[in-house]
Amino acid sequence: MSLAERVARAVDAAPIVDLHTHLFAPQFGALNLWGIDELLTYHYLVAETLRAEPKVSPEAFFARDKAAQADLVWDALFVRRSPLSEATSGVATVLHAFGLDPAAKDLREARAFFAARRVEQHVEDVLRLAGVTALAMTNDPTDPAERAVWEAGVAPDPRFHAALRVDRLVSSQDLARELDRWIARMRPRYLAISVEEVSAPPRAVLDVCRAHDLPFAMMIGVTRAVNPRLGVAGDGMRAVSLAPLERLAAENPDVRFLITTLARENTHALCVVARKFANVLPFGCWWFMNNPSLIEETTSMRLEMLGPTFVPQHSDARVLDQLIYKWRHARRSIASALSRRYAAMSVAPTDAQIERDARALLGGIAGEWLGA
Ligand code: RAT
Ligand code: ZN
Repeated sequence: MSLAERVARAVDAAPIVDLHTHLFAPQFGALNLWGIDELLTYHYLVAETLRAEPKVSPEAFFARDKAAQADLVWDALFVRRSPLSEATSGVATVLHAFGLDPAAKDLREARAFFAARRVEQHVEDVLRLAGVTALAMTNDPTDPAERAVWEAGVAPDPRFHAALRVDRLVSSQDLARELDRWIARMRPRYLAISVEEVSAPPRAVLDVCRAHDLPFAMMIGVTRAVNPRLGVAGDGMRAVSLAPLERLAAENPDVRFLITTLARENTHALCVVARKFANVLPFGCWWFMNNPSLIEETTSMRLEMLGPTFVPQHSDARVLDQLIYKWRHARRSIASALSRRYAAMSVAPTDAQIERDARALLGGIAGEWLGA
């Protein structure tokens, strides 16, 4: 077997711990999204459809019901064009995994397939096909639908870990009390925020992270609503200074920071910060970085600068079935970066070393930070 094959085999076999998703455990009912209409109305594909079909206004698109939106996306991106983008090729990967035809003229067969699925079995099948053993949700108590589920006393599937998202919560009057209350209810594995530029979070956030020994995740570089007509598909990105992150990590050595950046230009700077501060863990190739070429490039850089002490990818899945493609595709890019790295070394790795590295990168390190 060639080195590349040995590495691909180890990476394929390594269990995944997915550090950031927008998925919900099946106990959250309708918040757990799955099936063809949800896959096709993913906001990445909405942006691509409105670009491919400039005659369809965003307002006209959003006025349609979900099935009619999905029909339009299918026609624009899969029937009249080839699904070459990462987000479209991902849908094709999912359909193929379920034995469905990614070149079908319409969605009849796919809809019939998903309609016949039982949700519990579907969750099991997707996690197995993706090789995911644990994942983090994104839990925002300011969202009324989600809040109602927590207040009803939900006990989520133990593979779905809570992550307390504080983007909106940070503006509450009595932040410290709100944080304590939601930590007690959700038992989150970390707190998280997405920001345009890095700035120190409110003191109460760092205090609870310290008190409960919870990491604080910062997702850096998103500019919300650069095109507000596109709704959630309308956000953009900026490359930003990571100097404030250095200060934050230096001033809070007892807080662990999970960091991902949206701009390709910030990837290298983040590696340098992580070399200086062991309490900073670079994770994932986020959103506009979640493309095979950028994952391979980013993973290569991180391997060279950090060795196996980072988390190469998270899925950011919003629809359960996306786990299949996000992880199948990411595994290929990670395996390719890893085998190029081994090939560049003067001593060939043993199978045991390859397996140890693959397990650490795909799930081991994320599992330690998540306590999963
Ligand atoms: O990647 C996405 O789906 C974005 O819409 C965001 O949700 C982003 O991942 C975030 O968590 O802010
Ligand atoms: Zn996200």
